[in-house]
Amino acid sequence: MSDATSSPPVRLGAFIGGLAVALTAGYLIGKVAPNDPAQPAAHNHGGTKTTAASPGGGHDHTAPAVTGFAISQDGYTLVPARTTFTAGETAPLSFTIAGPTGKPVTDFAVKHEKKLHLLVVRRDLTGYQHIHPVLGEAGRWEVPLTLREPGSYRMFADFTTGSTELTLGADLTVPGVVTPQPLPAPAREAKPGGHDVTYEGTPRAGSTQPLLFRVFASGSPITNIEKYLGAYGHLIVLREGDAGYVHAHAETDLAGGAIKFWFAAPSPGRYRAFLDYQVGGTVRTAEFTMQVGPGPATG
Ligand SMILES: [Cu+2]
Repeated sequence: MSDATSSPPVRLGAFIGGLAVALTAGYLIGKVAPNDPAQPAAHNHGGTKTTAASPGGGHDHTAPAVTGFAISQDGYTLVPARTTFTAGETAPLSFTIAGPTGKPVTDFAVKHEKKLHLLVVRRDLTGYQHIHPVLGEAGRWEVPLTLREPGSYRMFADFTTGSTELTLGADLTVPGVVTPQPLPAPAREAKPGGHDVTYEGTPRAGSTQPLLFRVFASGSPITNIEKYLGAYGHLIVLREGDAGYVHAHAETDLAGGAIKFWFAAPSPGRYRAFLDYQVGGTVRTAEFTMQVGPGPATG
C-alpha cells in the first residue's frame, strides 16, 4: 500500500502533532449532501438527516451543507471498544452506538442492504476500506480489521435509526514509523485489479454535476457491471486536508454502460474519490484524485 517513494518517514508523534494543529485550527470532517435534483432524498447519506427536512436535496445551486463528522452528535455517540491497532495484524474492531438514553442502539434501518456501513481511511487518504460489521448482542458491532501501515486513521460509521441518518467518526491509531503519502496527481484513469476505469464530467464546488465512470478490460468496455449493495456503484469522495466527504450513489440504471453519479463538492480543492463496483462477483475500488474548480459564476 505505502511504498515510500516520495516522503521521508516521520515518527508518529510528529504526524499526530501536525494533526493537533489541524484540530485546533478548526478540524472538521464533514459529509456533504449531494445536491442532486435527480436523486431521491433517501439516497442521501449525508450527515444528519431527517426524512422531513433535507437541506441538501433542493434544486438550488448554493454550496452544499457540510455536516460535521463528530464522535457524538444529536444524542448519538460512537463508542469504540479499542482504538489502537498493530500494523499488519488483524484484530476485531468493536463498537456500539450509544443512543440518547445512553444505551446502545439496536434498531438500525437497512440502507443499501446493510444496517451500518463502515469506512476506514488513513488521514492521508490511503488505505481506504469499506466494510460491514456484524450486529451482535446488545447493539455491539464487530468486524475484523487490518490496518497495514502505521499512522492515524479515521473510522466512519454510517447508519440510520428511526428518522435520523448519521455518520459518526472516531480516530484509530497504529503506532510506528509513519510514511505519509502525498495525494497522487489528479487523473481520469485508475487501474483496479486488471481493469481500466475512466471518468467523464467536471466536478465543481457548490454545483451538482454528472460524473460518468466507465470500466474497461484489455481495452474493451465491460457492460455487465453488477449491482453491489443495491446500486451499480458507490462513490465516496474525501476532501484533501480534512477528509470531509460525500457518499453519493449511482443512478438506478447504467447510462450507456457507464455508472452515473450526481456530485456536488463543498469547496474547490483536491479530493480523493473511491468508486466501489462489482464485476463477476468481485468488488473493486477505483481511486481517483479529482481537482475541483469553483462553481459557475452567479449573477
Ligand atoms: Cu457499505
